[in-house]
Amino acid sequence: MKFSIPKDFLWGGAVAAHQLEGAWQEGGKGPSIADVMTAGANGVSRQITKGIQADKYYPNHEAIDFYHHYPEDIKLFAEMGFKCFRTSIAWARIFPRGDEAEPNEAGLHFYDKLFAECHKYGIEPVITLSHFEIPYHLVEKYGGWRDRQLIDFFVHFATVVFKRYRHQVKYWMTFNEINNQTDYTERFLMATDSGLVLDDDDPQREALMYQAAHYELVASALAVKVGHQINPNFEIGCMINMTPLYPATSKPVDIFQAQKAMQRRYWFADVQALGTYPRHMEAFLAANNLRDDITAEDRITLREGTVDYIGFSYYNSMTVAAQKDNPEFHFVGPEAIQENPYLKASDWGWPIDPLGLRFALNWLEDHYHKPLMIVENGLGAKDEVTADKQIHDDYRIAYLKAHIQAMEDAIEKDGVPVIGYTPWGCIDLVSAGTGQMSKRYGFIYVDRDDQGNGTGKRLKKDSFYWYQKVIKTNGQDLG
Ligand code: P53
Repeated sequence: MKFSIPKDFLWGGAVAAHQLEGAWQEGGKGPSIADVMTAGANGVSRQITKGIQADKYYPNHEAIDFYHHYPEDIKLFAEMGFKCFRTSIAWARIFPRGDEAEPNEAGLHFYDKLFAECHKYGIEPVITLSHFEIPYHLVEKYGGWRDRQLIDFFVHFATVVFKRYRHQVKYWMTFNEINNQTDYTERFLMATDSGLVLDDDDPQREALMYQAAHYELVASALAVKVGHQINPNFEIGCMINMTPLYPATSKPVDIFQAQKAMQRRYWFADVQALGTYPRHMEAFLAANNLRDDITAEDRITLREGTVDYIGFSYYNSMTVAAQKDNPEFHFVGPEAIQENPYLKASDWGWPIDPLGLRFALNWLEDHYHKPLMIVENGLGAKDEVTADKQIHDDYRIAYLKAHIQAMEDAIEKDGVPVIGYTPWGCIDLVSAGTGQMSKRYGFIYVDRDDQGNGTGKRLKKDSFYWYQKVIKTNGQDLG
């Protein structure tokens, strides 16, 4: 056996429709949950408004106007040597309200053109079905994923796009970062994952999260089954946010706390990859009366719809400590999180931990024995454009280089099977968490600011040329 980066390794970049397409009402598109989110700032949350309000600014409405710029942008990805491009299909372009019987042809046509443009350069599309962009009508009328009917709407959407693009798209993922909602105290995470728009003090938050998550898992499994019927060559993955949770000290109660926190955060992947709820979750849900509507038929579906690979995002690790030496654990909320004194953080306070990526890869291999794809990784940072229109983003290069090195160590020294690497926000786009443009991740700079001003012009950063060389040498020259 050879433990090295495979020749056909999927180097590329990742984005999501709502964060770059803009054109929020064009081609018959309906509003999504992202279209009712205002711009926040560093440390200031985005508001989720009731419908669209005239006096508010919604950064996703125009985003970077990829809807009109995609030929130029994909050409730049091709110039970097991308083998793949991860984006999502905006559900509300295909089903503007989410519950229609017939899809919107103009929306489907946009993705025909987009995927054709990718294939022109030999770029393989990697497609997320639901990336924080549930049609807003489904939020208003059904209360999001708390309603079992959402399973049918989603599977119908999945079936339509699987059929339409069965020869254009091979790699799929069902729900982006399905496990973010584990922290159900965060309004934003509940809304983006599940279309659950709730007051902070709603006593139902926890119960609704577990119910919504269950329906999503059933919908994900059904989509996997249907997808394989439509094209047996499809590779359909799950997508989890992988944030390893370290114990703050070597105190046994802290170690145990970290283990429980990992269980409570990653059981979604157990269901999607192994086909059953892990026993610790069965015990937890039963003890807390959270097992509302899980039928015997659902359990069969979960078993039959396991994923082909595990897609995951990795940005950072987190550190947890037991409270008052109490080993009992309820959820991964902010009060358990400690600062890690051994790590520096980004300007947005995200710890920087390249070895954590190697830890994550080993952990996922230990648990699931499936191919892994790193579908997000990157550094959100402010960039400066010099007078001669250069962007010297050496901090971004340093971050990516260290993480790619950690990935290569996992492949070569630990034998972990990794099939692809798509750094997040390969072109600057609207931040999901803050709605800012100034939290930039790209190899390509986009001239647009946090208020929506700017020419929209694209510029190549230093990291553009660096990543081009990384891909060209299949990860051998990290510069
Ligand atoms: P931004 C929270 C925690 C980890 C990843 O995030 C997250 C979030 C939501 O903000 O999101 C993922 O833009 C997500 C992308 C997002 C990216 O990470 O807040 O899949 O949509 O843009 C980076 O800096």
